[in-house]
Amino acid sequence: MSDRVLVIIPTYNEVENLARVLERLHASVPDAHALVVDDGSPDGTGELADTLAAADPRVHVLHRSAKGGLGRAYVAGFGWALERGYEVLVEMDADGSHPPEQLPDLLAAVADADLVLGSRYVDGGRVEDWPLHRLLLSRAGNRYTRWALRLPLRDATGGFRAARAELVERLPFDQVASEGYCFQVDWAWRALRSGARVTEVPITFTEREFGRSKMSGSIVKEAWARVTVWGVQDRLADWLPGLVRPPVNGPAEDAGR
Ligand SMILES: Nc1nc2c(ncn2[C@@H]2O[C@H](COP(=O)(O)OP(=O)(O)O)[C@@H](O)[C@H]2O)c(=O)[nH]1
Ligand SMILES: [Mg+2]
Repeated sequence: MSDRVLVIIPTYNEVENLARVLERLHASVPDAHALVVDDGSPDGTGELADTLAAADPRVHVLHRSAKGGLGRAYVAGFGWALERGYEVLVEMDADGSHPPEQLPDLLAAVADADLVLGSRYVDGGRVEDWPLHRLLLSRAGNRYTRWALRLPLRDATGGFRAARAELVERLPFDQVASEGYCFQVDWAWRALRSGARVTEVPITFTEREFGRSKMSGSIVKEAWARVTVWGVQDRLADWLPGLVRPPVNGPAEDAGR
């Protein structure tokens, strides 16, 4: 692996999971650096991250004062990574749902792509141990997103991704207000419209063993509401000159439309 890789791991109350996921990451991709972005977890995740970082120069920590949502944590992590010249930026959950053992597949694919999505819903992808209501919500959310935004993606809500730094630098993350799953849809959509090469590779997603999900009704509502507004905006923009879609800052704005 020649690219300098930073794996950004957002955490909120992941004290039982963090050490194990970092261990698995480094067993799988020893050269990768990790950035834990902790939002002041009351369970001591931030302190544990500091201890792990003191013992391993590949581990870094960014502390944020309060729970601000996944989207904001990633935007802060992206900024940190770009300032330090990392070439490939990875998104990965702390709870073990995104298997670090499959990160080499994402890294291999990002050699010929700008953004690689770890996908549960392409051939070879799987979901293990998820309660039925979560699986149905995720599948329905992805189908709706695919239809509403005319996205050629099977898993636009997933959060196990690798991107080239040039793409992350180019996209206007300062204008991305989305927080939960919507954040993932938001920037995959912008990436595609900017002309970026986006591919999906199969992953096996496994439900967390320890701790609790931070998924909430408001995160789901945010995603449905924003995707619906963008879908309407997107269709109107085909017909009404002057009506704009969320910006992409790319050379090929609205490529393929
Ligand atoms: N920094 C930060 N991390 C978060 C926040 N919300 C969730 N996370 C992390 O994002 C990842 C995914 O969250 P999780 O609760 O597992 O969502 P689920 O997999 O959809 O049930 C985990 O690593 C969480 O600790 C947040 O507000 N701030
Ligand atoms: Mg999870």
